[in-house]
Amino acid sequence: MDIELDETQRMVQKAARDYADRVIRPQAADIDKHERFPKEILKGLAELGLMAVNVPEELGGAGAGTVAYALAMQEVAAACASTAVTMAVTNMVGEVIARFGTDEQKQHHCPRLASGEHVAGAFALSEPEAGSDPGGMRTTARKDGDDWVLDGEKQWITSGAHAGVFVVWARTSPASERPGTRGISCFLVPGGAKGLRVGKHEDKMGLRGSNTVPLVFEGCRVPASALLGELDGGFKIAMMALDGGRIGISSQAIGIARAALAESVVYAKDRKQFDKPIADFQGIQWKLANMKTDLDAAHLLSLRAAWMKERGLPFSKEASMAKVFATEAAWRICNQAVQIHGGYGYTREFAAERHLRDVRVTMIYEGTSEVQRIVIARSVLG
Ligand code: COS
Repeated sequence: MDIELDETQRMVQKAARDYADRVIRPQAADIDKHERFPKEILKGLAELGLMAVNVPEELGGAGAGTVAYALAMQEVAAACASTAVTMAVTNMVGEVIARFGTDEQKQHHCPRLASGEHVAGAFALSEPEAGSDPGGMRTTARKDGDDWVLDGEKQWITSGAHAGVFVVWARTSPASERPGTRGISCFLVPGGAKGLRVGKHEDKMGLRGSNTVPLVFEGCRVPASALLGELDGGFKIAMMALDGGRIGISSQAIGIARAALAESVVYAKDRKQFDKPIADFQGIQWKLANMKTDLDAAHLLSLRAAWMKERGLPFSKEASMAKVFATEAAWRICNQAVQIHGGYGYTREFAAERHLRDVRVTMIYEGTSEVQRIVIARSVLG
């Protein structure tokens, strides 16, 4: 793996960092406090090409690759994790349509996702009773003339109240005929479609500026052209999209942890106890040393997965390793950041508590730590 960044990667990283420093970070506490969905910020990200970093240029994307995407994600997440997850899911949706869509689907949705005309994209796989096991989904799509009619419920849908397009998975063959993961297909449903009801926004522990809702499909009719990929071939599309998504989430966790570490260093140098800065105590130094080591190890695992994906190499195991390690390391780092900040770390006066709340879900969504270990163990065992 070449860890030297090329010019495009450096440019994307710098554009994301400048925008994060100038526009996003100053608003992050307010976004969290008021559960404010950051529409204007997302528009700015779209203008910089950051809502479709790895979507080809001819479809309106930046065409900058997966490594550039991972770096941009870190920068945005280091400023505001709520904004970052919205960006992550939109990038994943753009990529999945660019990869599996018909010309018509690609031409219609990718430029809109990239430009911000679609404020966001949404990924509707999970259901109230099908999370780690999406093969257990109950949402159905039945053929009616040339149309498909969707019925069922989805859960934990990021940006569901704002999305211009939903990628939705539904059972197209009864489980009795094609059990488990086999009879599932994937559809593109436009935001505001008749028969699609957006439920009440979840009151979450963290990522309070991101929108998370359940969806109800009640006789939601879409044309035959809404099918994405092959009939009954949807499960693999979900798995492949999530493989890429997991690089995004590991990058998000790294960004959050990087901010927590940087703030801990500033605090440790400033805060005096026993007549000297707490940074002079070995107890604090060892914490900082462990945090930095965890952070760099996570970064390298994540870049490796991104690098392999960019080269078209198989990368499922590497993406899972990056996600499980980076998210758990980030949790440790954010937890120690609160500890270093002491009582102040438990208040809203410092960002440390927000980082800890925000980072927690990275060990859950886009595949729990337990699911990542299943993927890794299967690969190790052969
Ligand atoms: N890429 C391509 N195809 C894949 C794949 C991948 N990463 N992973 C699995 N598949 C294929 C398999 O090859 C298999 O194909 P065949 O039917 O042709 O044999 C099919 O998909 C079913 O795979 P498998 O039997 O491994 O599925 P399982 O039901 O055992 O599920 C896990 C495996 C647990 C890894 C999967 O369900 C998973 O990732 N769950 C977590 C889902 C998730 O992340 N949810 C969060 C949603 S977003 S918040």
